[in-house]
Amino acid sequence: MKRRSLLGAAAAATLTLTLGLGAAHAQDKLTIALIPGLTTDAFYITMQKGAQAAADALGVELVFQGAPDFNPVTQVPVLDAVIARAPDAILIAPTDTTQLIEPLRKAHDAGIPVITVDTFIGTGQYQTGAGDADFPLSYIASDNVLGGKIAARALAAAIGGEGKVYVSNVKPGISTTDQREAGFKQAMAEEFPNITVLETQFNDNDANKAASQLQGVFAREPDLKGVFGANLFSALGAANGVQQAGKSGVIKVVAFDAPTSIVDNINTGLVDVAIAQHPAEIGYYGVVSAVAHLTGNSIPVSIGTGFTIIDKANIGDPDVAKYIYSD
Ligand code: T6T
Repeated sequence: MKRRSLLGAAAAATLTLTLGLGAAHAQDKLTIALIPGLTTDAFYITMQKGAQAAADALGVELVFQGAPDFNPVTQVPVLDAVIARAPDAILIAPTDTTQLIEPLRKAHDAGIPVITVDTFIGTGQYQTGAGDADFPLSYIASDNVLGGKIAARALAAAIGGEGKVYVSNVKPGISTTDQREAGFKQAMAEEFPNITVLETQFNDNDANKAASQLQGVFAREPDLKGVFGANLFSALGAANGVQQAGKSGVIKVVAFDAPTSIVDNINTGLVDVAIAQHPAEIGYYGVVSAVAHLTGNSIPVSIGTGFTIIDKANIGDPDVAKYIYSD
């Protein structure tokens, strides 16, 4: 591991000024590991691209290593393997707010700086000196409570402000999707008194399960008006369920995330609104923050990235369509 002393960092900064960052790191290239929630998700693939763009620009090596599903049981061994390789910094989307605390503390105790991207551990309040999970240096992500509120307002508009809806979600304990559900329910309670939010359906990030749950809820509640899919697989599955029930355009769907399939789904009217996150920005700022820290600079304890709200009216605009995720 190329751990840098303060003197080393200062020398690197001077060299950077004299020679440019690429040349300065030619003999001592920093390695940054990015551990996604899972490897086969367009959201994290897009994040990787943003991270790689920053790594190329700054002359550092990016290692992308993750598990095939969104689960602490499979993510922790990947994290242990990454720690054993002793990278200069770890960027990680922890798959559980509590179960990743102790595994990540091992990295921290080994002197490897930790930045969380997309999801957080503990409360997400870092560097406070309080609690047992404040050791990460920074949290870089969307504002997921706000995203849930945006979803509520979009779904309320789509169903005309009244009727029954529910949230299709992954599982409790994931910071992002928990916050989206909380924001959604808060906005519904405060702003839309004529909308009833039914019990949340948890699908374990399995789109097939989300589709059959939609059909189950519809069988119990034939006047179901809408569903909020709180992440890519929840939304994809809920939309498929609506289609399989023959209710496309009748049961309204608001989707979090924007995989390439969202284009068709919006154009056919199966999905009303998609809330695209900006995962490439999350990856880019993750790498920039890690390098800034490793070269002796202070970094923000949190960085918020934005959303692009996509619907039928704007999906043809290239400035909007560029936020569709990469496969
Ligand atoms: O919605 C994203 C991500 O923000 C969330 O933490 C987990 O699910 C996704 O990766 C989409 O599948």
